[in-house]
Amino acid sequence: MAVRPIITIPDPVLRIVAEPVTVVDDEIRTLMDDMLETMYAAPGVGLAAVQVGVNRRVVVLDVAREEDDRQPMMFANPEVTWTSQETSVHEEGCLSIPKIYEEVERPARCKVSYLDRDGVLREIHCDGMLATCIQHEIDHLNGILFIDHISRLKRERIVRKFAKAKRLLNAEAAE
Ligand code: K2U
Ligand code: ZN
Repeated sequence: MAVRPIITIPDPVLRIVAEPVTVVDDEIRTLMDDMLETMYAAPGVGLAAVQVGVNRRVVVLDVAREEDDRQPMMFANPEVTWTSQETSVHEEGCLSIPKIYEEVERPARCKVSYLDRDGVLREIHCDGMLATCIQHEIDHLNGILFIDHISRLKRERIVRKFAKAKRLLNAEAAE
């Protein structure tokens, strides 16, 4: 297993629509294992393949509380098949947008179909943090970031901040 670098904004890779997994083979299982190791090391509660630069519809997450045993979950080609009318608001962060936290409103419950680590088609019912996290991760597979769900003013301020930081970093590297 390996910890892989996590891509941060404004990298355009975070805006691609990821390619479906054709078969859950050993390469995909190694990717899932590396993504879990990367997520735990961050630390985070979820990670999408595009965040480590892999253009595949793969997501891992673990929403177990810190004091409880780990409960890793791995998804290939996850799709939301149903969402509740009821919504909930959670404070979200993102490993690709470090140190930014904003409240985001999403459907409170959802159903997700996916291929598991053995390529078996499954469907789960999600609520609470699992519903928030899986929707956040599936957004990543569609090039959508959690800041796309907040006000334009706040989003543009965040994007400008990261773009400026990248310009300064590039200028220092050029010296
Ligand atoms: O996609 C990511 O960058 C992983 C996020 C997942 C997340 C989804 C929904 C709500 C919060 C986070 C990271 O785990 S960010 C770290 C984090 C963990 C718990 C709560 C807030 C932020
Ligand atoms: Zn994220």
